[in-house]
Amino acid sequence: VAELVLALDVTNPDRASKIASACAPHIDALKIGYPLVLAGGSGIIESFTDLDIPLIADFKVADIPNTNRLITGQAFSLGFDAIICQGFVGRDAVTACVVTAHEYGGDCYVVAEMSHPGATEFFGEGVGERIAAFSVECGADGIIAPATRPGRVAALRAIVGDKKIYAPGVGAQGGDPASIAALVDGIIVGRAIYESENPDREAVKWRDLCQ
Ligand code: 3DU
Repeated sequence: VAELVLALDVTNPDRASKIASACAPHIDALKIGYPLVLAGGSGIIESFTDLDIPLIADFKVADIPNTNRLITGQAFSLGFDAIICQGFVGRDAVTACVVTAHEYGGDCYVVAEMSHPGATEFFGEGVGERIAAFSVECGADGIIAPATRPGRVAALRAIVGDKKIYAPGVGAQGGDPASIAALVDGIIVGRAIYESENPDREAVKWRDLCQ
């Protein structure tokens, strides 16, 4: 059974709050990134902490080690439980996020490969495999891999073993949950849920697709 993670890329804070509350009973974690934090201010994170589900900071942190450490520390101070960083910045920069996340008792997930069409411009020729391998070595809790390319997720699974894999790219980006659910620990769903008329009913539907 894969977890269901809701990507709350909603730029109206009131709407975001209503959707999160309605969906909370049906999801395993809430992923919040730049769209909502820039719209509502960083203080908005505190308002989601009483939902009692893990809050994942999708800041795709991609800087030098010291800046990565500072960003990660600030994210956990805001109330996040996990953070997503980019892997292409290299082992030292990823390690800074992992170590800082663990200091706060949180998790760090590393983007090994992305789901959009343009991702193939750079994420080829073993790059994803190399990122996945050093993510395991530096103690990351898991990776982010593209639900739009199940074959790539399977290849990365062979490298990360029982570390977690979360996969975005189903629904709006065209990925099929049936071909990915068994390969991953969780699927990440944004627009297919939050743009629907009934986000909570849609969340139930997606949760069932994760079974
Ligand atoms: O396409 P959706 O609306 O279901 O949203 C997918 C979310 O996952 C969104 O927040 C996006 O920023 C994130 N994501 C990817 O879609 C692809 C990646 O490779 C990494 C993160």
